[in-house]
Amino acid sequence: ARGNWGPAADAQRYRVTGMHPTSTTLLQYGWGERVAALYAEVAEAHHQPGRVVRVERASRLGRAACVVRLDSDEVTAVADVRPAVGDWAVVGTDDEGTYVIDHLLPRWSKLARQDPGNENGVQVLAANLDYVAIFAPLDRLKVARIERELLIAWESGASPLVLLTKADLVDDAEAVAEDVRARLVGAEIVVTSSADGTGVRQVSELLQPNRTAVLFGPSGAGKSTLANALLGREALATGAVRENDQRGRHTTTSRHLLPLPGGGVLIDTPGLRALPIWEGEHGLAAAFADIEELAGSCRFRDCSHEREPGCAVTAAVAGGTLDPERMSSYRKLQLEVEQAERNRDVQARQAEASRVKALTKATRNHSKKR
Ligand SMILES: Nc1nc2c(ncn2[C@@H]2O[C@H](COP(=O)(O)OP(=O)(O)OP(=O)(O)O)[C@@H](O)[C@H]2O)c(=O)[nH]1
Ligand SMILES: [Zn+2]
Repeated sequence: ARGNWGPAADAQRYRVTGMHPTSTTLLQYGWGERVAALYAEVAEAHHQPGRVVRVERASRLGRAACVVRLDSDEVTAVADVRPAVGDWAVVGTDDEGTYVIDHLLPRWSKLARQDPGNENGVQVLAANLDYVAIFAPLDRLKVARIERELLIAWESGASPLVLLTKADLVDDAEAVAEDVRARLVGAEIVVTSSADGTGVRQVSELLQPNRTAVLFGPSGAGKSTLANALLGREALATGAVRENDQRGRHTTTSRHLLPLPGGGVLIDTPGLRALPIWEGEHGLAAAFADIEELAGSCRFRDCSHEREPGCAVTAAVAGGTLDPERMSSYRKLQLEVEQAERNRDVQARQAEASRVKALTKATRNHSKKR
């Protein structure tokens, strides 16, 4: 049941809007009705849509440079905005024929962290995700780590997809998965093995026809190996593209956004092995919906679930219906989220202070000149 998301419907949409060439390359990069509608709102006749497959460091001019997949070609483009891998871009050209990103379409989800290069900024690492694929190797299972990653995934605006990898390395993969399912209430969990192919087809079907998943999880969890299994052997070479650098030399660089042969897109960017929590109130509530629901029955609204009378959460732990380890994960993450909130407040105040300082300075210079 592909409904209005199928290639035929999209091809028709291109014709109807007249804003897009008739090729269907971008469909493989996740183009669909949702993107087409957002694009139609801002694009003009001289524009074309594209998806950011890689981001470079800012150039000397201070403009961000990135590699964008257009329908016809993969090109380097500059932008005054700060694009992230996965962004949908409205692309034009300047007088010299350089590709320029004039707008980024609104992001429906994003993974972000505090910008390591600018303490007053936020850096978006991947945008427009449908799934955050959380990789957890069964031979080194750490459920508390998955709980933390679930929080981050929900907070991004995408849906989490927990992949319990390397099933071939343990005897009782399905039994372990059942225990994990019982603890991670409501999370979508798939058991995989790239060694014997378990779950690969299931993951591939979840991504069809045009969903985007970002690979998230610790080093060695099997992300690249599963990505290769999904890409198929013939597609392995697509991980690297050749392109001209500024001196006209061919360099081989890696793309971070990979279309899958069966439909759907993977994003694999460095910096996504682990993330500090930057913002997490919604993510915490979604990842621990069971505990949040219990908390609704605590006698005190601001119950800290420690020693208060009438606490439904501690009662559930005592009664054996809530795993004490899950409870302790929740507490730890709650503290982390509160700390992140304080950090954001401090950052906001600092940003405001430097804005006021710059303004005052500008005003003073202005009055001196008069
Ligand atoms: N037995 C078994 N080994 C696997 C499986 N998937 C991956 N491996 C092995 O685990 C190791 C790490 O796999 P990678 O795919 O490189 O892990 P990664 O998550 O991409 O790691 P980083 O790139 O460092 O983040 C490699 O030696 C793989 O061969 C699996 O399903 N079964
Ligand atoms: Zn309580």
